[in-house]
Amino acid sequence: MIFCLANAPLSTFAQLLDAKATKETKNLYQNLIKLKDKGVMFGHQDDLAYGVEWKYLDNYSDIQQISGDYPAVYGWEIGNIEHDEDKNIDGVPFYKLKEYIKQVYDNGGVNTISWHIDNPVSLGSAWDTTKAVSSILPGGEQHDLYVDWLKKSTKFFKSLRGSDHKRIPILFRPFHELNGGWFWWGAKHCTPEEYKELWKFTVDYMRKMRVKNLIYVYNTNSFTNAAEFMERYPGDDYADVVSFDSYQFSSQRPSDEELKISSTNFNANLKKQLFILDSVATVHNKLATLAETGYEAIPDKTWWTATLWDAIKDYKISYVLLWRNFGWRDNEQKWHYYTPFKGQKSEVDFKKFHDLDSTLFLNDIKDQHLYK
Ligand code: BMA
Repeated sequence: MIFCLANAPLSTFAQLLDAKATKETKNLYQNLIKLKDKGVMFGHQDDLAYGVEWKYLDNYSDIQQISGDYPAVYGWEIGNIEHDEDKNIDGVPFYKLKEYIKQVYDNGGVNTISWHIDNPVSLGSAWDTTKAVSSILPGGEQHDLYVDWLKKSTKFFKSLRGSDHKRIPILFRPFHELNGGWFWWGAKHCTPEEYKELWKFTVDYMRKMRVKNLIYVYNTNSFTNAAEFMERYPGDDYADVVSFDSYQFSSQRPSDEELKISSTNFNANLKKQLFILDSVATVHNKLATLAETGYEAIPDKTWWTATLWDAIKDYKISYVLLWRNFGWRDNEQKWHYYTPFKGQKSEVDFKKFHDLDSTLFLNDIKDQHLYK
């Protein structure tokens, strides 16, 4: 039998969860689904805000400097919004975040937001693993505080407007890396039921508050099988995108042997996970992404084409986002950056990665009018 798309039942096409979402948000979701047949968008955390050797320079970007083009996707962090602080947990002023998010939207790029929200019980950081999830669920002691924090984030999301005065659609990735043990919402610190309840409460609250510009991204860290990936999945009615984060690790000055083993293993593991993600996304009719990845300080000069691209090229993921180019970390005595900049040893290979037909940067997507 010939399968005809035009006659397929409507449910064949993924629909954005939030029926009341703005037209631009619904359009973005549908356009992202179409775009994944063209290629994988390249994303970078904090791209326009700073790099290894600079901060807050207009229209500056490490990616633009080395490739002549800007990323298609931009990651931003809103940790500290819960305290009405002026700056996020990485020191970027919120007024600047808003400007960057607007610039990205105006230029036809895509914005995604993570939230390293403080621990609502200990008031320590996101990495303070004092038990907290059960306490912020409805009926819990810190529930009201959590609602207050959520309310502050809704104000922020609603305030994001483009030059066309429309609300800017955001891929929102709360309570990320959920199967890890390092955040207070991680698998070691709450049950699957508690996690799901927290997720559902949060999404329902956003809808109740009429935040209409969010696309919800479910996110794990590296995982070994589909059961682990899905253990805390809140259900098809509560996530638009399925994703995971996965990083390559080695010493920052690996021997040739260490580097080879590290890159070979990472590549193989990534393929295994992408295969599972792809199957899950197909079965559940969701968009799939590699929401965070990277190899700190990129000691492998052909990492972009031989390791990363080789792993993702066969999978229809929407985007791959590299983490931030912070610079030198005094406290840990090491470099913290994930994309090359002028002179970095993987710069030439990155350019090759950029030039591939199936990697999409801003110039490749801006004429796609993702919000129309
Ligand atoms: C981590 C590191 C931290 C940062 C956090 C949130 O991976 O980059 O320095 O505070 O992300 O952006």
